[in-house]
Amino acid sequence: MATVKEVVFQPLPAEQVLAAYRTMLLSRRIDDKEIQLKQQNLAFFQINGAGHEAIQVAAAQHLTPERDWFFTYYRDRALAVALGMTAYEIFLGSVGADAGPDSRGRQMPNHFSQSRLHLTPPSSPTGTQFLQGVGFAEAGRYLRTAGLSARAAAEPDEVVWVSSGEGATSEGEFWEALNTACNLCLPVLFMIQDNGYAISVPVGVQTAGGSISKLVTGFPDLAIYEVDGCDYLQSYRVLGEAISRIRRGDGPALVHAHVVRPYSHSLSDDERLYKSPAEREAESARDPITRTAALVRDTYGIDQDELDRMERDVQAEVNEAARRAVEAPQPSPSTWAESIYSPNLDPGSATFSSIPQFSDPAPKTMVDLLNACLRDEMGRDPRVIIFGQDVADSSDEGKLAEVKGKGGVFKVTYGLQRQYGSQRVFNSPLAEANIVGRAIGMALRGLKPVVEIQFLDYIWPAYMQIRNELATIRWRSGGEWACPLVIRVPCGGYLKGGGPYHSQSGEVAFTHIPGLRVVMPSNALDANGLLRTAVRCDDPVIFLEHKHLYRQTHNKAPYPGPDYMVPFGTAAKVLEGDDLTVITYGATVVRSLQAARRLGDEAGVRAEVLDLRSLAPYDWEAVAASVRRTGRALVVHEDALSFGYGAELAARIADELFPFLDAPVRRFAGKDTFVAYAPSLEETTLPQTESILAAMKEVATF
Ligand SMILES: Cc1ncc(C[n+]2csc(CCOP(=O)(O)OP(=O)(O)O)c2C)c(N)n1
Repeated sequence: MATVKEVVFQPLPAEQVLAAYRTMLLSRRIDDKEIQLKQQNLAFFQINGAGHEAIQVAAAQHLTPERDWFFTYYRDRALAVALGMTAYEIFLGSVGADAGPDSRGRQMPNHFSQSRLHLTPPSSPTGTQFLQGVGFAEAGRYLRTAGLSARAAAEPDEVVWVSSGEGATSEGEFWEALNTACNLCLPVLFMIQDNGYAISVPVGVQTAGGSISKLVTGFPDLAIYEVDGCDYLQSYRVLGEAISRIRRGDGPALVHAHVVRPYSHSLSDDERLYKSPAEREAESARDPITRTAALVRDTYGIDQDELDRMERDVQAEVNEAARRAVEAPQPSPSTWAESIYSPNLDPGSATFSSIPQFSDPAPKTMVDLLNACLRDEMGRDPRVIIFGQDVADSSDEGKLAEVKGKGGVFKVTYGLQRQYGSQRVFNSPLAEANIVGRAIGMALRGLKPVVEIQFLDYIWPAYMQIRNELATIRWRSGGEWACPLVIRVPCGGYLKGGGPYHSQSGEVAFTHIPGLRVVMPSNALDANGLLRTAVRCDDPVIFLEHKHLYRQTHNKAPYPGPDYMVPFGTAAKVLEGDDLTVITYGATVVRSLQAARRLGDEAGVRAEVLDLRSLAPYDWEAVAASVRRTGRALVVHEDALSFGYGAELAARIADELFPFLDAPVRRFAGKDTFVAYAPSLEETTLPQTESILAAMKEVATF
């Protein structure tokens, strides 16, 4: 543990201490005013930063918004004020005003975000910010060494601040972030503000031994500081050491600041229910506002009259700011759909439509053409970065001369590290949230991560990052920030022996989330063109790769050239027919096609088969045009029937195309169970040509 030398402290200039005190006071009075606004029903939620002001203001005096970057949490009010956020801007957030710089009325107050001040857009889940901060720092290093410019400039001695309370350190992502920050020696300041409680749960319940700074001592190259965060002078001194160490490039630091929470957790909480009067009194005695007031009076000789004047001045500033903010217009209801997706680049537009240029007629597998696309895109754009589990050829570059290289468990990324270097293609720890969380940080900075989650079955630890972070960033920042990246996910069954944990489909877990694009190709050519669109798209894309389709002969295609793209939301008509529309995607396309051909041969019924290719957005026009003509619709998919993708399509067809229907809309899908290991069970669980054919006959003959 790094120790802070006990030297007699040289007092800081009076103006600096006084300025710090004023900022702390301003932050506290903003809290008090916001509480009043909430009580008047002019604000709709209130969470305070009280008790955390000294450590934050002291830290801010060593940091600059033009150079450093901030991944904050909801108690970082004093930090935001110290960095330059005005009381008016904060109150705009309190009242949910359209002009609010944080989110244009989309997020609760205290989600301090402003690109001008390098305040990245925070969310509400505790602990998700850690990995994003780490990815952001990592991206800065890459941008600098590669000599690239991106949205967020990277200074050589920058610091990336990531903060939370002590409770949030119980989240696994905190540990994942420390692991990577230390492993890569990144310039990250982990600022843990320990007020002893996570709502009502005391630190002893959260943290083995009750001290987070003791618990993390095994991390290599992590400088650890423990400080009384209510003591401004001590905080200033310790933060000075921690930050200059990071700026020197010596690696991450963790500051464990003991603070207080003199108000309840939020206005929805009453701490008297779980804190004793004595405890509350002791906290009150440590309040950094009164302690810093005493400091400026007693050590710096500022008289009470001057402090009273400052108090009146701060209060007037706060009152005026709140008055103006309350009058600011609310967002227009018509803006509800703004900033869910990129307003500038529509991946369904003609920009993403091109004709394949076949120069070599040799047919290639889906794996080959996915690999070719990644190779092309990495060559086209140095911002494209690939990482995930086992995706590198070898984590030990020295071995590349001797070994063939891994390049992914399915070989999709094979040879890319060899061609583009270990800075751009590298292995991650075995931690899915780590992959997506870091990728988010990188994408916020302007890189284009194309990450791999090895099997869809194991994406779930990353689901918080996908659902609550990735998908929402553009929307919840009012369009100020975006996070375009690609998550490639091998998925699906039919492999014989995949069992419940190597067979999952799960597309609706993503199509149900606004803000994401979800794609699932059924053949090699589409895979190439759709992946290129995904990489060049301005939105986050979940790219589902069916493992069983990776090396089939029926879906091979020649390499279509380095600019081949398939726009999202365009279905492919894989078989024409007038009697029945079959809508499908992924591995059930080929099975539906085989069934449709037999349907024609056996029953003389001509089914039209549509391959959706992209599931969000999907090609409603193609579906509607076909069903209007055939009057009959069957949706076929591999994933379980109930609440599945087919339910949405069937409902919409029934709703909007009812007058054209000659039969009820049917769905045929995987059974409502898990995919078993035994082939007999797997086979009956998943749609097969025979069972799809039976379903087609039922709809055709209704
Ligand atoms: C993942 C997640 N779980 C639960 C919550 C609800 N919640 C909000 S704040 C909080 C306590 C956080 O405590 P701590 O990290 O110590 O920070 P403090 O509020 O004390 O500053 C909880 C449980 C949440 N926001 N996110």
